[in-house]
This record gives sequence, C-alpha cells and structure tokens, in this order.
Amino acid sequence: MWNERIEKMPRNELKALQSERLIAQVKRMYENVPVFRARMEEKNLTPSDIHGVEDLYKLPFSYKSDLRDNYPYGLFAVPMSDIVRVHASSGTTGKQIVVGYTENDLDMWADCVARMLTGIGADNNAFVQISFGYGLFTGGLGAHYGAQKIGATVIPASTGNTRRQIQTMIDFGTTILCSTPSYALYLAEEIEAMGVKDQLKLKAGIFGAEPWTEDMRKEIENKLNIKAYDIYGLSEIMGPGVACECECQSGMHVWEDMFIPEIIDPDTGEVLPEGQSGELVFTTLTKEGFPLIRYRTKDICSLIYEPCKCGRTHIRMNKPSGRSDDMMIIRGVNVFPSQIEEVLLKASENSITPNYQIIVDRVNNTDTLDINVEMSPEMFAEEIRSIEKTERNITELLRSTLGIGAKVHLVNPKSIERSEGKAKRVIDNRKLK
Ligand code: DLL
Repeated sequence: MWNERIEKMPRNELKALQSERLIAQVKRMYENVPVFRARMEEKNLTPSDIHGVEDLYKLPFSYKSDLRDNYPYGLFAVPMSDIVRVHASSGTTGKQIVVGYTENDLDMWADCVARMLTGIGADNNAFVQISFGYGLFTGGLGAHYGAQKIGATVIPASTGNTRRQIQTMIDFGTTILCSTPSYALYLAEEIEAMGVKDQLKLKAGIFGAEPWTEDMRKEIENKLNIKAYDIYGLSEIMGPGVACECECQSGMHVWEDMFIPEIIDPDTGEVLPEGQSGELVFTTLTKEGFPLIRYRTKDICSLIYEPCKCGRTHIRMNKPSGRSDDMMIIRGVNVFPSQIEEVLLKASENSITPNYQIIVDRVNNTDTLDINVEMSPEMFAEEIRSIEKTERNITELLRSTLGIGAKVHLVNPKSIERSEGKAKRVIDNRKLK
C-alpha cells in the first residue's frame, strides 16, 4: 500500500481529520475567495459556524457556472505566483473552465494516483503507458506524475497514432495501460488485426474519463488478457484519481482524507440517505490553489459504506450511471449539444437550416456521432457534389471545434420531426446498464 496509515485509517480518525481540514479550508476560502465569502454571507454564516463535517450540509453549494462566471482565475485561493500549473476543461457554453494547482496540490494529486497504482499491484518495475491526452486535459499529466511517483517507467504516449502505440507497447514492454475504456477497446481491435497479442506484456489497465459498463470491462479484460480497473475524477476537483478501484474491482475508493463526497437529490439539494443514488457532490479538503466546497458534479451515482475486502477504510463510489445535465461524453471527449448547434449555425451559409438531430450510438464498443441536418430548399436544388462538399465542410468544422470526428448527413427539407415543446435534439442509443 502506498500510504497504509492513511489508506487504512480507522473511520473515527478519518472523520476527525476531515473535520480539522474542513474547518481550516472554510476559513482560508472565506478570507481569500470573495465569491465564497459572499455565498456564506447570504446564508448568514461565518467560519465559526463550522465545527466539523457534521456542519457540512450548512455550507453553500458551488457550481460549474461559478467557474465560468469567474473565468479564468477568480476562484483561486492563492496568489498566481503560487500556482505552478493550470488545466482546463470545456463547459456547457463551449467556453472552457480553468483550474490551478500549487506545488503541494500536484504532490497530493500524484499521491492519489500512486495509491491507485500500488493498489493494483504496480511498483517501480512497472512500465506505465499513458494513453490519455496530454495537455490542458487532466488525464495525461495527472496519471503521469502518479506513475512517476511510484518509480515506474513512464511511457508518455498520449492519444492517437494507434498502430504506433501498439508497436511502442511491444517494444518498450508496457505492463500497465492508462486510457479511456473506449480507446482501450479500439487498441484491442487493432492489436487483433495486427496479430501481435502474444507479443504484449500487458498485465493491467487503468481506464476512466467516461462512463463504462461491467460488460465493457469483461470485453477489455478478455481481448487484452489483462485486469481492467476504473479511475474517476474531474478537472474541477483535481483530475484522475479522486476515486480509484483497488484489486477487488468493486467500487472506487474516494480518498476521504482529501475529498468529502455527498449524494444529494439533484432537484431539492437535500442530502440523501446512505446508499441511495443521486448527484455526487465533492468538497476538497487539502487543495490550496483551487479549493471547492460542495461542488455539484452532476454525475449520478451511489456510495458504498460497507468495508472493502482490501482493508482500505475509505468509502467507495459506484460507477456513475450518467449525468444530470446534457453533456455527452463521446470517445472520452466532453461534447455539448450547444457546441454542435453553434457550429451548424456558423456553417449554415444558407445551405442548411437550424433543424438538426444528434444521434449517438455505440458500434463495436466505439462511440459514433451522426448529425442529421436539414438542407435549405436552395441546397436541395443543387447537385449532389455540392451537397457532399457542404457535408465535408461542416464535418471539418465540427472536428476542429469538438476535437472528434462526426458524420454529417444533409437530409431533405422538413424531414426532421418538429416539436411544440422542447425539441429532442439528442438521441443517445448507447445503453449503459
Ligand atoms: O475526465 C478526468 C479523468 C481523466 C478521469 C482520466 C479519469 C481518467 P473532465 O474532463 O473534467 O475530467 O471530465 C469529468 O468525466 O464528471 C464524469 O462525468 C466523467 N468521468 C470521469 N471519470 C469517469 C469514470 C476527467 N471513471 C467527467 N466513469 C466527470 C464515469 C467518468 N464517468
């Protein structure tokens, strides 16, 4: 175990540690984050009203919109001179949100990932291939520093160039793969096509950043002949490693010395009884650069309070079953219908109308994105070649905006069903059990 004292800390001690850290964090935020202070004042609260975790429910929620409204650095709790790294993620309007880390924050983050890696049996003999994207996305660098911390040999492959990824795995002797589960399946298909499965040394995979099912786990495990583990996280709270599976593969331990999870009713905001499914909310306890209190993740899941067979005392979260907002995660990339709409509107040039439908599916375990958009009557009168050209132009524009490929189909005028209420723009055929 990476940090046995913490990972196996008795629950009463863990609670005392959380209380102590919560009190300190509320005070620090009250003094340094004007938005938080104002929210506290609205509720007639001061830091002296918070005596421990039992008072958590009194504190105000925070939302993704807070990050957008205070973009880029308005919620940071330390001077920028103490921030040593920023990461970013896309938001509902397509505008990105920014998060910042101090040196200590990065150290804590690496610690979370190190706990996971050692929890699944990795040590300094491991060869960890990081096939999450590097860059503003937290996946690549987040996993990277955790693997480095345990002394493993890090292979910073990032995403893309699939055949070369596979050659790298063979030549460098990769034993642990980190990627999105859908990319793992794509890699598995290519490995099969190349006929090189017996040349791999892979033992385990760490997969996350998008929802995936138990069936998908079985499929990855069979195809790659490995153990597949789930890792959860979000940029706002830290990145990958907020919660991680251990060797038992039965829920992800939330590192409670650093984060307090709550499950609330997304409509009323009430904390739900233990074990019930609802919206996951996080409070950070140790983060300096960008701390958050009661952050509404919009992820829907439940918490497991029974002790885990591995001996870790930190509670576990079940796989999130979906999100309470409309964000779609397609091949690991966050996509909002509003972003697609924006592109369509920008691309229109009188050739298409704003009537469209987004169809998401999963074919051979890979997400597909099809967009049907009605052509204008003028376009309908054009030759097929010019229709195809418009389709290609929009596809290109979508790729550069969303970062993933989509199939655009110009369909006949008035062929998409109209609605009198809210239009159903998205048809998501992926069945997540
Ligand atoms: O996806 C961080 C991450 C990177 C996690 C690599 C795991 C591995 P964001 O881009 O901010 O951060 O997206 C966060 O992705 O609120 C969930 O909806 C979803 N998500 C992340 N991990 C999982 C998972 C990264 N294991 C959003 N299962 C979160 C289901 C997940 N959904």
